[in-house]
Amino acid sequence: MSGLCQEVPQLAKAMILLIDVFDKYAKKDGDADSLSKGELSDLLKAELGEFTSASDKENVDEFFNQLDADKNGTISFPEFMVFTATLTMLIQGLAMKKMK
Ligand SMILES: [Ca+2]
Ligand SMILES: [Ca+2]
Repeated sequence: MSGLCQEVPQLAKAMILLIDVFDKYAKKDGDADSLSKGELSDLLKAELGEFTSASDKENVDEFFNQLDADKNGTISFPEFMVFTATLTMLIQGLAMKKMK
């Protein structure tokens, strides 16, 4: 999938990237359809880093509980997308505040 990235428009590229990131971490334990808490923790640390306070252990627990909307103990792709969209809106809101 990543090989396609050169000719696709920017937003489509971002979407493919989201799918790629989810897939990269979700498949670590053999179940590629969902993120376990450990996988989510790795993803947050590696892909968001200092951008959020998500890498702290307590925050990972809190993130996980909030993200796991259906409370089945794993994060599905739709649940991950809700998180990503929410976080993106939050960041956009902060950016707008700074510009004022
Ligand atoms: Ca998994
Ligand atoms: Ca879930």
